Amino acid sequence: MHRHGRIGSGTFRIDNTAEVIVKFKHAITRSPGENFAQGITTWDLGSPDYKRILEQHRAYINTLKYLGLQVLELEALLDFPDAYFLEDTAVVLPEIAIITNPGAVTRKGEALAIEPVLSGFRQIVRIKPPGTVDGGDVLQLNKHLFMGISQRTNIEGAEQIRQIVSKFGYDVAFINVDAGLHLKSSVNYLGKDTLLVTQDFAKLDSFKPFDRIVVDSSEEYAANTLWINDTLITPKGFPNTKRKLVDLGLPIIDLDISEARKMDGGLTCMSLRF
Ligand code: CIR
Repeated sequence: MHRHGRIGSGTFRIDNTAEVIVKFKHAITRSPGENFAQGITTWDLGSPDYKRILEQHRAYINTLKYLGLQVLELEALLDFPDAYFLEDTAVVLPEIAIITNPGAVTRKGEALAIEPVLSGFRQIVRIKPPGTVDGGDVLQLNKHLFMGISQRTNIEGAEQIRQIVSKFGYDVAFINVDAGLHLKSSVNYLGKDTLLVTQDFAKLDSFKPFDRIVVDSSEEYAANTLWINDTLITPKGFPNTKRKLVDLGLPIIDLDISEARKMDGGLTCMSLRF
């Protein structure tokens, strides 16, 4: 199946995206530190519990391993209480790893810490100030990137990403993130040319070429569902979303990630996958 659509100023074509996407082989995770509750959050969902997040993080790692990924587990970085949200520190593509410049001042050092790890897997390039990028704003579908312009990712950073990846034949569309922390707080790829998306983002022209599963307004958090090689990992406690996902015919695993949610994080945030 071929689909054609317009994104931003350019046209693109998706050729059976789910089938051409390279399967993930690796994941990198970082353990939450005992001071993880000192990270940034906009939620008020009660006090985060260290023992529980360690259990939930372990279940997350075990799930990635169960799905066949080789998981490199890094130690907590106590100077950076948000550092287990590793997704924000880099954009790892088959051709290159882009070390981000995270938008939050307290998170900048996390990117420096991931660079030596990723240099074992990929050639490295860095986002340079004044550009800022959080990996949570980068949604990859094969050779296409959606870049969220958010509180954390600015136009300069997104333009740097565009320049870097255009050499490898990617096209890039910018999406204003008017709600939620990052783009992937509201839209994620599920395989089969399908996006899981909140009601507001579902209306954007950029996403209209895709099949869209729209989460209920009471379940927006579940839009952060993670596609791993044709299995969906979805946060526990969002029954309407789970029911909608079943129609895709993919295996679904639900995980309790209540403690990461208290810190504004979700399933995609807690690993780098490539
Ligand atoms: C932050 O505010 O930066 C962290 N507490 C949460 C980051 C979540 N990351 C993500 O969605 N990619």
